[in-house]
Amino acid sequence: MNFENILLEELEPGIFLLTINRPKVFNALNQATVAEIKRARDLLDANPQARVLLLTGAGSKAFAAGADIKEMHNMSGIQGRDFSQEGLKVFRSLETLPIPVIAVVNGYCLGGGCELAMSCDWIIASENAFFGQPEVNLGVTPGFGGTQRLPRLIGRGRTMELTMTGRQISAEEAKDWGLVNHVYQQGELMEKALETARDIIKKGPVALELTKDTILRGQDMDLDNACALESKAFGLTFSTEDQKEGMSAFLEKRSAKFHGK
Ligand code: DAK
Repeated sequence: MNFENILLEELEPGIFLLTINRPKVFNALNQATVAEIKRARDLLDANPQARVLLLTGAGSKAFAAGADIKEMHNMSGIQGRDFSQEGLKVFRSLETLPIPVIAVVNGYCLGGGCELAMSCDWIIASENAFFGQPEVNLGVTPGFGGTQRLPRLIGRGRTMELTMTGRQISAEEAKDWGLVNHVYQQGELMEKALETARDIIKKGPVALELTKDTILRGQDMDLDNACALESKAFGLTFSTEDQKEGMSAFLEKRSAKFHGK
């Protein structure tokens, strides 16, 4: 796996870690990094052994302090639009990766960095993390989904406040607002992420994939159609060996061994 701006490693069987690796610029997202995230995502999608992805930033300062301002500052309107479109496509493809993806936020998580974290299934953070959409300070709008994913997570008023003031909020405040699920001390963040990943890989892969897909597709549907989708997914799981194994294991008072089929 040959990357210049990210690292992709298998920490334990089935558990992968993608690290944005530009610590000198607080892991700012340039076009090359966004392209490598897409390449890594596609590699994992094609790897049936991949069960969970953790996404973090190198160093102790930042998850990602946004899109790369140095690279962006001379862009034309067309280049800006293309960069935004590419980022939106890549982040959406990450969001729809059919395995759980957890953002492990270890510092500044701003602008495009916050938008990247929001494209993951959920966010855990260290105490020193800060979240924000400070694009207005630079005279631009959020460009990688911030105006759309943020209100779905924290509501309209809080999104308006963050995007219009550019204010940064602490990890604790982000947790209070529903953006972050858990806050840990910095030294224990990755171990906590790993504990969660180890727990997830014991679950049925097909059930995980269908649960994620149903939540993502259903959240923008009306309730009747969304529930119909859920019922189809539920029915589909009864055609799998995993369902027989999961329910037999419960009845036989033993741990289930799932094979993802
Ligand atoms: N881009 C490039 N370099 C960055 C950076 C960024 N976003 N953030 C930090 N750096 C670099 C700094 O320039 C500095 O590099 P050197 O000067 O040492 O070479 C190094 O990282 C350390 O930063 P500081 O010296 O500033 O460190 P401090 O601890 O003092 O401050 C900070 C940390 C994170 C508070 C500060 O660096 C900061 O405010 N950074 C910018 C945060 C920000 O504004 N983020 C949002 C970026 S805009 C779109 C597509 C996408 C987007 C918008 C539109 N379209 C194409 C339409 C998304 C936009 C954004 O994400």
